[in-house]
Amino acid sequence: MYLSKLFIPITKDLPAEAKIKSHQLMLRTGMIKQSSAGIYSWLPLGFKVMKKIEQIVREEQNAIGAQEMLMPTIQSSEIWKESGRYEDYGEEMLRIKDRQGREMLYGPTNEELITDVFRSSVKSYKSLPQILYHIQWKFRDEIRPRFGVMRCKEFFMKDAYSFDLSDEGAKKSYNKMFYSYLKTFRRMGLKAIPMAAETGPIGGDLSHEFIILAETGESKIYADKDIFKIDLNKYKFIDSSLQKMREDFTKIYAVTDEKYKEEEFNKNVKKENQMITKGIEVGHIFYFSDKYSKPMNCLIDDKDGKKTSVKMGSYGIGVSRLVGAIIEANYNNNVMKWPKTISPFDVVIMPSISKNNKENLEKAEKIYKELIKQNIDVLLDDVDENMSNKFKKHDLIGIPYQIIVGSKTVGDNFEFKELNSKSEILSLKKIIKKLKN
Ligand code: P5A
Repeated sequence: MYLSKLFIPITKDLPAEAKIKSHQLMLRTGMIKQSSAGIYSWLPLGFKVMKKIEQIVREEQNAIGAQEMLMPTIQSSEIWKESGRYEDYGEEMLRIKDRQGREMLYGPTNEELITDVFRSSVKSYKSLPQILYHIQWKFRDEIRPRFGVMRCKEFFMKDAYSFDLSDEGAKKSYNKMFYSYLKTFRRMGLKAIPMAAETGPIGGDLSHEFIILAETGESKIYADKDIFKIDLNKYKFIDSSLQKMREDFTKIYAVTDEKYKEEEFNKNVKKENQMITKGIEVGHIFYFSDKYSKPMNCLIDDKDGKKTSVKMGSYGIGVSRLVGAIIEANYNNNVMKWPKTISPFDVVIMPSISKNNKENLEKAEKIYKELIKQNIDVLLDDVDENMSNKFKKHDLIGIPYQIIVGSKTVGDNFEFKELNSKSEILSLKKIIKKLKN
């Protein structure tokens, strides 16, 4: 893609309403545009990043055997009346009526809808266990939407739902998802800490939030630093190993302020290991057994032909929130650097251009063609402006690698720079090799 052709409305002014870095940066680099309070359009750059996050989430869900489907955003109030949550959910639910006066709502979550799908088709224990998920917009009429995409009204969520015959089986599904979440966030360059959490309006008695460290986070956290020492690679994808993994994580102290007790913290965590900081919740998993299946009559024949309520859990990842959260976790000294797996482009070529000298641009175009051939997602900054402005702009956009075509270019050797590090002069062959690694 040529930068001059890309719809990326960069603004110089610091948007007054944006209080945290990710919100400021996303507005300044034209990733999003506010449409009304807590509701955003995703412009090409922001959308590209979100799609990369979505794809990693999808691959890791598929890897544990979860199956993708798609449920609608608009739901009927009937099923919510059956579960008893229609009144309980309160003002956060956007309630609407269709032209026949039927009560509908814009889904804030999908426990009821998936239970309705499931009860109409699955009748026997032989079809269990199952995990279904979709990646779909949600609407919650947040009283104070803020921090850009981090707490908004309309947001993109991956929500998965597990169905098992017994509580024991359901805990195995929970462990699989726990493992999948740690892997998912690791692929995005994030260190997520699983923390025992309150279950709120979703319900149940077992729940973990996945929190990444960031000063601007909304959750205050108390944890033992040893939690970062656990090596996920040592666990296998078998039930016993996954159970051990969850025990290893959960025996290390890590809670948000909802569950924090000073005495417990001091008793369980050595002074030098105590970490009190803030974090952003990027995922949340719940086990609530038959909280929905029982009132909604989602029954299964067990081995003896006896009817029993299916045991369920639900598992959410804030896909759109992650875009902001990743910026918060990676922003440093006025420079933004995307993790390679998420970056909107793999590399940017920056030729030094002037009115009388188009030679560098021509060289840059040659490199561009070669990189495209090699399947590298490349941006060519063909805009006619001085190099110092170009560097400032790309420090903002945060593409992790730059190829600079200017005075240091000799023949087939170019200046290659990883953001935040010194540049080196490398042949195009070596540059391609580095980018492919
Ligand atoms: C789990 C999946 C649920 O809704 N039902 C289906 C369960 N959980 S949750 O914790 O309420 O939300 C899951 C994740 O969605 C993100 N999130 C938000 N992102 C942006 N703006 C919001 N207002 C918002 N609310 C929730 C979070 O990442 C959360 O972990």
